Amino acid sequence: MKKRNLLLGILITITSISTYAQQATKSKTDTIPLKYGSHRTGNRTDADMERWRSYGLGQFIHWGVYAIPGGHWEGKSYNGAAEWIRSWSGVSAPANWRTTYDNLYKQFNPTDFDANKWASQAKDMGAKYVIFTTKHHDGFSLWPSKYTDYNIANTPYKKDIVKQVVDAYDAQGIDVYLYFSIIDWNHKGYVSAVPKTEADSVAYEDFKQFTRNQLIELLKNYPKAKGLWFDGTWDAAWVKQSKFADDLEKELRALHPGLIIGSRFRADENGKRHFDSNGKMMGDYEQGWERKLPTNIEVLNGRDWDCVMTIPPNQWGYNSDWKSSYIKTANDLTDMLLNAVSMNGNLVVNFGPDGNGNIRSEEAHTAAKLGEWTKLNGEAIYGVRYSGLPKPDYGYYTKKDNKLYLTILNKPVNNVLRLTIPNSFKQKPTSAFLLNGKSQLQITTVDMGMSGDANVYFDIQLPVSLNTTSPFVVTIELNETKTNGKSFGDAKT
Ligand code: FHN
Repeated sequence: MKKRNLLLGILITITSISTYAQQATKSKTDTIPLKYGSHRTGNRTDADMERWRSYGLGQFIHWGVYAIPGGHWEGKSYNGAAEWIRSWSGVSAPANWRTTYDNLYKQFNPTDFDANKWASQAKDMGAKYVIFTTKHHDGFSLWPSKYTDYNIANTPYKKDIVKQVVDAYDAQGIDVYLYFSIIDWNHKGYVSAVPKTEADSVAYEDFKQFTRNQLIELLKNYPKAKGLWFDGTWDAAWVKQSKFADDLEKELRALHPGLIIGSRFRADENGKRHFDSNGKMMGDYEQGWERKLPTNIEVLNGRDWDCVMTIPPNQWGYNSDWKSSYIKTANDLTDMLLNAVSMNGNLVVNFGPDGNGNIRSEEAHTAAKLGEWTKLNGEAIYGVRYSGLPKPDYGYYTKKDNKLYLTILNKPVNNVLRLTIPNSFKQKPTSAFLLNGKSQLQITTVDMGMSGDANVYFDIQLPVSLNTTSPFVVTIELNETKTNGKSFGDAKT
């Protein structure tokens, strides 16, 4: 009997040791070994990234040869985003369209282009950074690249546009990020599918070196740029280049300390983009929020991110016909801006100047309206963070130190803002002001008398005379206080 128990004990011990060993091995094997995945854990904490985090609002500019047709040619309309017009094909396309497009650069002469005017307009709008298309998918380089003839130097305009943009925006204190498309429809070696023949592979290797050369050239020519904004990186051919892209990213970072690159540049060896096979973000911030916003802060998992947004539904380059689309208003964009900053993101609003270098009147109007708003209310959007509070129905919270900003897009009919503050939130509202007018607002604690309630309530009285059609901000000072809005003991049930 004793012998049997001993054997049983040994068996149990062996089983539990092996279960533990299995668990240990499992957690080791849970992490997939990667050479070209993410090289960092957590967010960057250096000064350049801190600055990026404080931007709040940015401007995107899509400009290139596609601005000449502006989505239309010979009375025909391209049914896609105007900057993609080169890929127009089929019966709806004008005859010999590709050839026509590939020769359009010979007409590119934007004599109205004034980088200082754009930059001062962006400054007035309240943009803290700009992302500028140095080269879109068509391959046309807006700088005099040594590596292709398809560049600005060979147009009637001749002058380096990237340099003018970088200098003008930098002079206004707006940080510049260079948009660069890996897709390049003009380069002979470029293919989207993985090359199958030896000749295609050789040509693609040439394309990769060309890409590397152009990127190094951009960073050397324009050292004031703060980062690179990559696009067109979804092709199967590029997704296969995990080692090349990883080496190149390291090379670019070494060349330009502090360089900021989003999660859209490269894939890991298993073809995973943005997030590697272990779910770690590849890049300094999440770059997948194009024309969409996260539904809540939890989905972001603490990552840095920005959202790039068009004013019409999906047109980035100049499209001469905006009549048939909904055009976002400045209030729509303010809503999106607050939505983004309230969850630690930046909002980047896109502009598509025309073929002469003019920013269209609708965009100029939107920029001016946004500017009126950011001038008065900038405190609520720059350098602020997620408040830690549930989103209020009135609008959005942002927070900086002991100041809570409530940007109101839905004003209550009774002019009373009721703040619902969880008991677990250490700080409580102690005073409130209208940010624009700086006038103090009455704030009172509210005893709802609800047993077991997890929240406390505060009412802020808005002036009845406040009659506005724009979002406005209430600044709320927070202090650590024992005030919990409850004055009676809870019943024992
Ligand atoms: O195809 C492009 C598009 O034209 C535009 O440049 C946007 C901007 O984020 N990015 C691509 C689509 O993801």
